[in-house]
Amino acid sequence: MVSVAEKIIKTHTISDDGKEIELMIDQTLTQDATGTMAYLQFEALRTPKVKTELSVSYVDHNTLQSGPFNADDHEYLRTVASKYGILFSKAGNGICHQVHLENFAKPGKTLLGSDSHTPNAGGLGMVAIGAGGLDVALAMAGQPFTLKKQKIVGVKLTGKLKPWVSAKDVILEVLRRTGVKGGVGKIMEYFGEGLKTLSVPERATITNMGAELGATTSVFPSDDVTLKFLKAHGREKDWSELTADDESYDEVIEIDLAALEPLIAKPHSPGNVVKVSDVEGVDVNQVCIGSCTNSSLKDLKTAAKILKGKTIHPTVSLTVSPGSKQVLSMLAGDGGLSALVKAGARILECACGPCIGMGQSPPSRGVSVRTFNRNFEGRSGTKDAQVYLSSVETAVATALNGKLTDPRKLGEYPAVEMPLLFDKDESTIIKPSGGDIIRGPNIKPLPINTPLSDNLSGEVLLKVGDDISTDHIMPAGSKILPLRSNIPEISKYVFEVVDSTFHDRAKEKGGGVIVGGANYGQGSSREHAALAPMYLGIKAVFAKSFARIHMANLINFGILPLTFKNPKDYDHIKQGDNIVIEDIVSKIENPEYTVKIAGKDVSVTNTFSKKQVEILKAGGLLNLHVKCIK
Ligand code: MIC
Ligand code: SF4
Repeated sequence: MVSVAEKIIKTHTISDDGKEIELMIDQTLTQDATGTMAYLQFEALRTPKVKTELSVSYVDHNTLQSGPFNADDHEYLRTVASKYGILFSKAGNGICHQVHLENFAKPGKTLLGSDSHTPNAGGLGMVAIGAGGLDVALAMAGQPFTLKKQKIVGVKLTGKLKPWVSAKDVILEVLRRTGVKGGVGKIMEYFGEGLKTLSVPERATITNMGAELGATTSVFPSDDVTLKFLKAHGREKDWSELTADDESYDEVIEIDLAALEPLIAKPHSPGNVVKVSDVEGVDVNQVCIGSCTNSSLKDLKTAAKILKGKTIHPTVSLTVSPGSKQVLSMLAGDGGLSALVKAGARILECACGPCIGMGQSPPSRGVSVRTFNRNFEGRSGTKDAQVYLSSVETAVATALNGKLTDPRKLGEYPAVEMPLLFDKDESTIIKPSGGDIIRGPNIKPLPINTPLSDNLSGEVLLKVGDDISTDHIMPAGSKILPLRSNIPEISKYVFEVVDSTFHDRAKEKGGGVIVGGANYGQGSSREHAALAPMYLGIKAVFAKSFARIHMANLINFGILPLTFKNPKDYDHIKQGDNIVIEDIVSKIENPEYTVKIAGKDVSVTNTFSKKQVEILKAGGLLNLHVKCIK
């Protein structure tokens, strides 16, 4: 079997030991909330210019400039990009994944991005992977990205979506069937005759939210639909055909598009999926349309078409965040924008906005229906808000009725015509031209870990349950995000939504360890969820299992991720227990060993590669590389 993913991986593999491959990276992307750290790390590597074919730095998360912090970061990002040969996408251009799809994604290429929704570009036939900023910094310096051998899951699409059912419902269906851990260690590859009915932005909605399955990436072939999209964006020359040779995948999931109906993820997990018709009638305070999952021109034209000549429900607040400047200006050009405004929508900036809690928090105990991809507790900025995730169609029907509504009740589905040619305007994507780096007072130096010491001991500072997300570990939102370049300050908020005493206790005890359940660290790629705990002296995290990117980030910053051999041991551990790990430096080379927790022996397993062992011993990846370079 040679799948699309395998074809791309094969042409980019520089070493393969049967377990892990080293992959050359053609393109990188960063966004502002992870970018400042990534570029500070890149600077530490002392490479004069990026070595990739293309690297782009986007500003889309921290665009609320309340005080100088975010603006300071933007200046640093602009000038560091100019110095090192990186394109700089200014605030206002739009969400990194949408802008990248429109302008730079290329079939057959590899992309590494310091954002977990980087697989968005898989909708255009790329192997696009989310990673921590340090991995992206190393890729910019020309280093390969190490990837465990993946299973390739084929998702066979047959039939055609019915009116009012959309691409979002396809990925919600995959989530309904497999859950938020269903994609761990896997690449999801879409195939089958149903593909031709889905445009590139629709495909990108599906690959984008593959991140919520825990999948390493998701990919569509590059076919006539891809060519049509690239032509419409004046990029026909970037097209090449890329299809699977046959259909023998490691696993196959079959989805009949015609059998799908509108779906919705209930609070507080993207995997909590039910039919919209099962939850109809719930009163709703807020509806938000946008995010990298659903902010394409097609999405917003659909919303505008449905809302044209109508007014949203009096008790609902509707926000619309266009995915890019191109989307917003074209929507303005065809009258869609005025239909939205007249219907009562609040038009926000082309940015992540409410998706990352940058404003628009719902009221206390409020219900918010969002076309986004994550609804973890507290992410919206209101701890007790109930956030649902749906398609644009369901969101609009709900905004009109003030209650969760199955969009099929709206009658005839409006036909949405897509332009054959999109407006092209790259004037606000700034080309590098050298110059000095500007570092505002918010840019604090990178904290560096110490090498692994042979005897580790400490207290269990916190015990948490399953599916703890990086939004729990290192919350975002308008108050905390501006501190992304200042680890001492941001570390004050570690685990704030779980236990507000965590920071002070960690400081008082001089660090310790954390105990987690299954899928620890799911969600975003933010390395601050490892860096800030490292700064607070966290030496190890014990868990039943870890999410891929977070585990890599823990290792990159020298925190030991230890997996219980017997998940039942988790039950016996209490907060405050004492942990002793003797001779750890030699032990981490073993696949299994025991540690003492509250005086009892507990077995843990390691799946660390040789390289990861080296990184952990050095106290982190940067220590290793900076040492090599010196
Ligand atoms: C997210 O959706 O959680 C984010 C914000 O885009 C993160 C990155 C970050 O925390 O900066 C992600 O998905 O990786
Ligand atoms: Fe931005 Fe939300 Fe997409 Fe993350 S998921 S990149 S915060 S729009």
